[in-house]
Amino acid sequence: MMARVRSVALAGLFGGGLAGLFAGNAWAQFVDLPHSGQMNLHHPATPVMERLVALHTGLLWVITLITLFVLGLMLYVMVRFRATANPTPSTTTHNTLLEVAWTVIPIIILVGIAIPSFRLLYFMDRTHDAGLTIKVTAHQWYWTYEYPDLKLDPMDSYMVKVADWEKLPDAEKKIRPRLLAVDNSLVVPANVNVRVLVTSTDVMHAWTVPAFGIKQDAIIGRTNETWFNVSKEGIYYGQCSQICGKDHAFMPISVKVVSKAEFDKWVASQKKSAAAGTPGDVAEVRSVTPAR
Ligand SMILES: [Cu+2]
Repeated sequence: MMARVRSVALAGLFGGGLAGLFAGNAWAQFVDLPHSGQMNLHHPATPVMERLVALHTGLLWVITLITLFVLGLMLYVMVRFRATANPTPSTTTHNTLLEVAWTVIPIIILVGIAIPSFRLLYFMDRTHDAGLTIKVTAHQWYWTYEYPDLKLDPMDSYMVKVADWEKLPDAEKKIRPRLLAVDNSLVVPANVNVRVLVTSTDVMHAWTVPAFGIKQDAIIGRTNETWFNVSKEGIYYGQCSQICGKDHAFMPISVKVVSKAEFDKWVASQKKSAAAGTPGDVAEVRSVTPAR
C-alpha cells in the first residue's frame, strides 16, 4: 500500500498527473499524503506552513553553526592543551571580557530567534479577514463540521471502515487511502482565508493537517481558533493528534480544497439536498456504516 500511496503523493507533487486520470471525478486532482521514506517536514500548502518550514530551516542553520563552533573549540582545546603539549597548565580562573561575551552572545542569538518565532506565532494564531468560518467539533471518534455563515446542516465525518474501503474501486482507493478515507470531507474554497473554530464534546482531541501547518487542540468547553488559506486545489489528509481513546487512530481528517465556483455549487447542492432530505452530490459512499 505504501508504495502506491507514495506514487500518488509524488504524482500529485510533480505535475498533478492524476487530474487526467480522474477526469470523471471533479474533486480529485492533487492528493496530499505522507509517504514512506519521507524526509523533512510536510510539503507546505499554506502560508503558515511555508513560514514554519522557513523558520525550521533557518534554525537548523543556526544550530548547525553553533554545534560546529563548539565542536571546533573543543577539538582545539583538546589538542592545544593536552598534557604532553602543555605540561604546566595555566592557573587563570577569570576573564571578564570572555565571560561577558559568552553571556551576551547567546542572549543576542536567543532574542534573534524569539523575534521571528513570536511573529510567526501571532501570524498563525488568527486571521483578521476570514472569507469563511468553519466550526470543527471533535467527538470520540469522529469530527463534525459546521459552516455557521452558510447555514448548512452540520455534517459528521467518519472514517470509512476498512471492510467498506476494500470494496471501493482501485482508482478511488488511490485518492482515498485506507484509514484516511472519510465519508464526508470538509469542503473549502481555494485562496480564501478560512477561519477554523475548534472544540470538543467529550475528551481532548487535536485537529491536525500537516500540510496546513495546523495542529489545534480541541478542548471541551473551549473554542480554539486557527486559520488556513490553501492555493492548490486537492485533497489534504490529517489525523487526530491528541490521544483520545481507543479509536484515536481512526478519526482521520480529509479536507477538499476546490475552486470558488465549485464550492458555491457544492453549497447550493447541500442546501438543496437538505431541503429535499437527500444526501448532497459529494456524499461519498454514504451507504458506508460509520466506524463507531
Ligand atoms: Cu483523537
